[in-house]
Amino acid sequence: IFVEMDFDAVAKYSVLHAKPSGLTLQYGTAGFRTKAENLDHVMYRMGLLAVLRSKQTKSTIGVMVTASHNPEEDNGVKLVDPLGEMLAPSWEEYATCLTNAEEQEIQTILSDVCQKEAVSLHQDAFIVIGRDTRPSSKKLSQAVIDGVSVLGGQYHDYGLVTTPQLHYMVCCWNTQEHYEKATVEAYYQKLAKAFVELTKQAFSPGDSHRSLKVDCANGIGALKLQEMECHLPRELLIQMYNNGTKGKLNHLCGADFVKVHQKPPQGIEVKPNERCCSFDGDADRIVYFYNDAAGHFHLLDGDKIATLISTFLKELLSKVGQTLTMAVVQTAYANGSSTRYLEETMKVPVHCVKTGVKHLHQKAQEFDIGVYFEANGHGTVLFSKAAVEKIRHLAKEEKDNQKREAAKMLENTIDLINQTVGDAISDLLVIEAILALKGFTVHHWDAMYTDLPNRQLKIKVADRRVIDTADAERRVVAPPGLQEKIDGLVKKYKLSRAFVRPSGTEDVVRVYAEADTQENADTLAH
Ligand code: G16
Repeated sequence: IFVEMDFDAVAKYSVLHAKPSGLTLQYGTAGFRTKAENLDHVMYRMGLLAVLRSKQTKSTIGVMVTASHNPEEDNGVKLVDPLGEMLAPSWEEYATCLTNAEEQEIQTILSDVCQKEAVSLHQDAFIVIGRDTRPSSKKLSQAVIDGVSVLGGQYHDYGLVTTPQLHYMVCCWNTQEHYEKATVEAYYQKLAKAFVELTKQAFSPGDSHRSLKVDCANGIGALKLQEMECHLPRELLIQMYNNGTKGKLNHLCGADFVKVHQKPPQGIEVKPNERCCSFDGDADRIVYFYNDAAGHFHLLDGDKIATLISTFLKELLSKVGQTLTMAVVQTAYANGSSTRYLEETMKVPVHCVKTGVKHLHQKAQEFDIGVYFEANGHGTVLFSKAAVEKIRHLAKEEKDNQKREAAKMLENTIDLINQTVGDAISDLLVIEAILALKGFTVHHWDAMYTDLPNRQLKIKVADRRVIDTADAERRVVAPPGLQEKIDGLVKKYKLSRAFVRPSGTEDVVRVYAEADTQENADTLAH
């Protein structure tokens, strides 16, 4: 190992990508996130680590430069594993260790990883890189390339892509199964084809347009949705706002703003009952919203999306006559009404896991069909290999016309979904297809159940790590006494629930409360 790694070059470049002294970072909910000016060394080192992960897995590995929903001044990086999924937890630890190491320790850490993980240095390494539209992203992705190159890794730089597109590309490079060519163009073509097939019964010639206003958070979603648009049928009229030509990324707009503040973004005129949606900064989240005739704002968040999609899938499964297992995975942020509706009305099992798509994804893999969405709009649907095979077989071979047609719709739904991770563009198309097929307005969808009033806050504290949680973050175990205080407050309100947890993407503590009225939810949260 020592002979083959060019430690002189590693050391030389480590100096060029020096770590600010005293800085400690952790691979959090979605990789490293902090102020962009503190990330150059992290990028370089993640380039190094990606090469080792690629050699160890004998696969293409992804590196995405983005801080997603965070402010424009922040940036971040995460590694993408071979099937397009999040980095394995043991490697997250190496990432943290390598990032916080002093320059002279880098060599030892790299050697340790190689030894522990039996990395063969003879193996080739191939890394694909993507970045969002932040002003800092280009330079930071160059630092990743330096790290990759210094260890002799090959790379392909996709440049500006959404996070889910990069995840998808990684999966394309490593499997030929569901995904074809590893190009952004092939991604558009695959999704568009599935959308056209799925909606062909919904759109008839001469139909009026179904229009949708999209708030693109002034981010990469605007560029990529525009590229996608020319592949889509004209019946779906997409109007884009906050496309990045003027405003600041995620500032007073985007999915996180709309969800947390429960109001429309700036930069978009919302007429009564018009269907609107918001992407976040790297287009891996989507939430819908509208104003009713009386001017009241209505949010259709990840919980409503999960409900809509699982209703649609359940109906199709029953038409096909299939009893595939289906479950919905949520986090503590899921509105209590959504959980009750799914379990009691829809009779779909619901599981609660910790925040972070990696946790939801893992749980969803346990079922034939696992629908996972965080309330913030981050989610997708996973179909097991066996389920996909069964559905594809029925779509071809089933003799009963109605059953075969339903199986074909399921097949097109599978092809429309980016199973690697939550994807705002793919989710938008799935939702639009379902609404069109069911003849639903946004109001019909919203009326499936009524959300309990809720409030989210973020609080800046000296050290958020003093808070430790258990039970999928629904209870605090440290500092002592805090949970008892929360319990005492929660008891004062009807239908109430509250929790606190340290964020894994921002230096804040998050507070969530829900109760019978908005006033009570607000008071409880405060
Ligand atoms: C990321 C994660 C999400 C998570 C969110 C907030 O979203 O991918 O799973 O819900 O951060 O996490 P936390 O509450 O720990 O800060 P994004 O869209 O920023 O990548």
